[in-house]
Amino acid sequence: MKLTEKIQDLNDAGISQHRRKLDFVAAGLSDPEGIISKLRKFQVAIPSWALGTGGTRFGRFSGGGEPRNLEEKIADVGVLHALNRSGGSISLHIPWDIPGNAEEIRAHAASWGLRFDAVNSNTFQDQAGQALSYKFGSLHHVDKSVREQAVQHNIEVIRQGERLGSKALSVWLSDGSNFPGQLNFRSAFENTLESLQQIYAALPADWQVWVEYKPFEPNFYSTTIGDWGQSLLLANKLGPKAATLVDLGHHLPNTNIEQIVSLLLMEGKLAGFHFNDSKYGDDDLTVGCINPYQLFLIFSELVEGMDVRKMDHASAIGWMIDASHNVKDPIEDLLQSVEAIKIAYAQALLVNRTELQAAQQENDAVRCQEILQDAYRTDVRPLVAEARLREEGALDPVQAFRKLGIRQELIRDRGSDTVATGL
Ligand code: PSV
Ligand code: MN
Repeated sequence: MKLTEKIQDLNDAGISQHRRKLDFVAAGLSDPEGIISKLRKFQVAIPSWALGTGGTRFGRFSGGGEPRNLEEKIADVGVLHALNRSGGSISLHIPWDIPGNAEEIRAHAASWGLRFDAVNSNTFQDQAGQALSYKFGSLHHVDKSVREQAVQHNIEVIRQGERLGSKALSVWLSDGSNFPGQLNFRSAFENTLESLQQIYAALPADWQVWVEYKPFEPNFYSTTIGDWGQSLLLANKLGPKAATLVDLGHHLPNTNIEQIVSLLLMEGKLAGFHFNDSKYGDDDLTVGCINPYQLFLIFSELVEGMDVRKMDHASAIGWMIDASHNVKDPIEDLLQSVEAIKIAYAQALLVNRTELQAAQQENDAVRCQEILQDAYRTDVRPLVAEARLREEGALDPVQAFRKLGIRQELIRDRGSDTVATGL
């Protein structure tokens, strides 16, 4: 029996209870069908590096059955997408992923209903046989030949992405310094800009470059693209095909990320997201596991800002997960993350914008909070499930993954001590 048929069989058992929950929620909403149809379209890209169990610098504990190559990573995303119908693309990290025969890889992905999202370059590690080291950075390096090597790598990643049908290059640099005085900040920034300009010049007409920022780690004194201001400065200087990528974990504690999102949208410079959650730093935990209210507030700004600019929610910016850690089954974890994103999105769609605007005009802070929390406290899970069912996904993707014994099957096929590549 095919996976989709097995999923439908499982769904039959829970359908009547689901209908009761859906009817109850829908009765209290003005346009439940409008929300369901937006949820059906909404897709989140899955990073290839999240399919193996993550580790820390203290160790890594494989759960078994992990993908051993790109084909198997694609198959895992295919399984996830069959279950939740919302993970229809994969984002590659090169050279962790080496696409090989692009046509075959593309066809393999298409057989699972998948396409390729942004491609990510990697100049934060040295690769075997590499001529020059990135120990002291890449695009910002004091030595022009190191910068040139890093630029060439990025251009090669664009070429590989073109063959796969990607439309964006995502650049994250670990470039920075560990000690005061180690770096001339201005030269580092100018070198980065010059390098990015060369990469920008190599972009195909319909491509974008997404500039990701992060305040610390692996450098602990300064990072050359350390915050959204530095990223936006670069994106503005580069031109219309450059924009800022927001990774939720790349902020100092308590940063008001929703405000950043609102202003980047205002400037037409929000490239997209790397979703994850965190308590302390770049913890890369499951989306929504620590602070689901913040996620909702971010989505509330996204929906408001995108509607004002008449942007299509599903396609105008890049939605991607960037999480990976060490105790959960990676596929279950990703299913939870996608679910959390869709829940926050649905809640944000429920915010009564007209009333909120009126309350804001009257400086009625109490009413503003009531309006936001009324949406946040609505149980939208039946709407998310209904959207998934109408796309022939599973009523409960994590339960289906377990009941169908998918991990056990993967362990049988791939072995119990597999080490995913690129981690
Ligand atoms: C860096 O912490 C980062 O968020 C970048 O997006 C990298 O591409 C990714 O994580 C690699 O793990
Ligand atoms: Mn990231």
